This record gives sequence, C-alpha cells and structure tokens, in this order.
Amino acid sequence: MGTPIKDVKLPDIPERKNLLLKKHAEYIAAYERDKNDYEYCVTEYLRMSGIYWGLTAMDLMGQLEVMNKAEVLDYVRSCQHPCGGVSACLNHDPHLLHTLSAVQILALYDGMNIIDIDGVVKFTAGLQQPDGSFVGDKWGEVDTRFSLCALATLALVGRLDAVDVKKAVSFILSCMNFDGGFGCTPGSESHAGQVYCCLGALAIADALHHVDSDSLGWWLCERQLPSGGLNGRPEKLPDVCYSWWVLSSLKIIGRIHWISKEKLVGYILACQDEETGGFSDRPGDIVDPYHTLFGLAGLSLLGNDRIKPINPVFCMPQYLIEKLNCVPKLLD
Ligand code: BD6
Ligand code: ZN
Repeated sequence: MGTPIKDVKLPDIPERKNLLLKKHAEYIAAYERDKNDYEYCVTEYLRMSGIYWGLTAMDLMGQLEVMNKAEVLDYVRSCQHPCGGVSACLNHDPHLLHTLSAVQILALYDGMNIIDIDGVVKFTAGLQQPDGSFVGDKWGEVDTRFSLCALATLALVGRLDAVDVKKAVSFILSCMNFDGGFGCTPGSESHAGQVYCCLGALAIADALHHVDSDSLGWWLCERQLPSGGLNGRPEKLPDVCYSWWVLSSLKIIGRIHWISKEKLVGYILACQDEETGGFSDRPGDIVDPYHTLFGLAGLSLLGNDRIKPINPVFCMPQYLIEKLNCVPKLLD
C-alpha cells in the first residue's frame, strides 16, 4: 500500500456550479472600503501587492471603475522612497515585490508617470548580484522570485537594458532540477511557485528554449489531484492559488491541454463563497483577495469568456501587456 493521496472532497452546493461574478466584485469593493477591518489591518505588510490583487481582479471582471483611482495613485506615490524603490506601506522598507506591484497598479491606471520611473529602474538594477541573481531588498536574500520581479518591472517600464539579462538567465538556469522544475536557489527542491517565476523570467528574457518542456510539463501535470485541484509540490493539499502558478507555467510552455480542464474548473468554482463572494484556497475556507484574483486568473486561462484574457507571465490583463508592447513569446 502506498501513502494515501492528500486531497479534499468537493461539496455539493448548487450555487457553486456557476461563476458568481457579481458577488466577487462586491467582495473586492467592500474589502477596499472597510479599512478598519481586522483582516485589512493585519495584512498591512502586504498592502501594495494587496491593492494589485484587488484591482487586477476587478479589471478582469470589467469592474475597475468602481475602485477609487485617485486614492490608489496617492497611496502608490506615498510609498516610493528616495532610493527609487517602493514599499508595501508607509514606514516599511522598499522591496522588489512591492515595486513590481506598484508598476502593475500604475499600468492598470495608465499612470506610470506619477512616480519616479528612473528611480524604480535604478533601485531594481542595483539589486542584481555579480552571478546574475537578484536580492529582494538591501537586506539581501537571493531567490528566483526576485529575478522575475526585477525583469517584469523593467519590461513593464521598457528598461530591460538596465540589467545584465544574459547573466540573469544563466543564474535561473543554474536553479533548474533533474525533474525539469526550478527551486529558489541552485540545488533547492522544485516548487510550482518558483517554476512560474523562473519560466516568467525566461519568457521575458526570450530564453524559453533552454526549458525541457516535456519533463517539466509532466511534473506540472502531476500536480492535479482527483478533486481536480492542483498542489504546489508532491504530498501537499490542493490550493486555488496553485491553479494559477501551475496553469500559467503550463501555458508558458505550451502544455496547458495536458491537465483536465473540466475537473480544474469544478475545483476552482467549488472554492467560491456564495454568501460573502470571493474565493478561498480550499472549499469552505475563509476567502481573501489573493485567492480571489488567482481563482479568476485560473478561470481566465481556462477560457472563461466572462473574464478578460490574462497574460500568464505578468498576471495582468492581456490587453494591457499588448498596449505596453511587452508581449513575451511563449513555447508552442
Ligand atoms: C510572486 C508572484 C509574482 C512574481 C514574483 C513573486 N514573488 C512572490 C510571489 C508570490 C506572492 C504574490 O503572489 N505576489 O503577487 N505571494 C504572496 O504575496 C503571498 C501572500 C499571502 C500570504 C499569506 C496568505 C496568503 C497569501 N505569500 C507571501 C505567500 O507566501 C503565499 C502564501 C500562501 C498562499 N496560499 C497558501 N499559502 N504563497 C505563495 O505566494 O506561493 C506561491 C509562490 C511561491 C513562491 C514563488 C512564487 C509564488
Ligand atoms: Zn494559496
């Protein structure tokens, strides 16, 4: 007898057979409005990314105009530091992750020029290390996530020339494993989130030809469980956000048809909360804006025509990536 598969059972709730778009838009709009909520306060350290998740979800649903643009733009401006980097909130240190989120927000609002973009470029380029890797901030941990943050930020502002892209690629390739996947640093275990970051960075650098898409495609498909949901590593429970990390990776390497679309749609829809709106990681858990974006983003990649098409590399609406002229070439 092998180890039993870790998985969940989908509840039989009729409302969850449909995509409850109106509810989800109400959930995101209320989350941004109720700034004294406990939930909102304890997630302050993620705020800039949180705003990106909420606004992107709303744009995908065609509801961006419900949000308070002037307030968001003021907030982003207030979080840029003299070094050019952007922090999650006031009085925190600037970080690449939140600098990328800030640029993504400005792209959604066509407001790139309201902050100092040369400063963003200087901050980002200054975090590249001699081996081509990136650290996330001046405190300096290397992680392939930061390679994607840096390249995506620079691509969105049209300044990839500011870093050594060739060296960035060779560092990412040094994190490739025997299973075709990638970890955070050379030698670390493959993880779907890191796979997405490395594929996204390679796509932006136009270097996807280095990837072994058959063995990686196989590893990614094995993430699908009998419930239809996807996990991030062997032996882990399924999670809606991994529908995104795994599915966007499969899309980038041209293997999205290798998983069961119908079963995954069923899993993602089962993670909706028909009362509050929003999506949770697993059916019945508490919803949050992060899983709400990645649930919608997954359904978009699966071809749901009530949600705008999403770009799998930038996790932004495809029309914007086209407008900014930075559509990466994917594998077929
Ligand atoms: C990322 C995405 C794009 C580009 C670069 C990136 N670097 C890091 C990320 C992932 C980042 C994100 O999505 N930004 O848009 N993740 C988070 O901010 C989450 C926030 C969070 C915290 C707690 C609960 C829910 C959400 N985060 C810091 C995480 O560690 C989450 C936690 C989690 C979600 N579900 C179960 N646990 N995990 C996570 O993002 O894993 C995916 C991952 C992991 C490594 C690299 C990339 C993606
Ligand atoms: Zn999750």
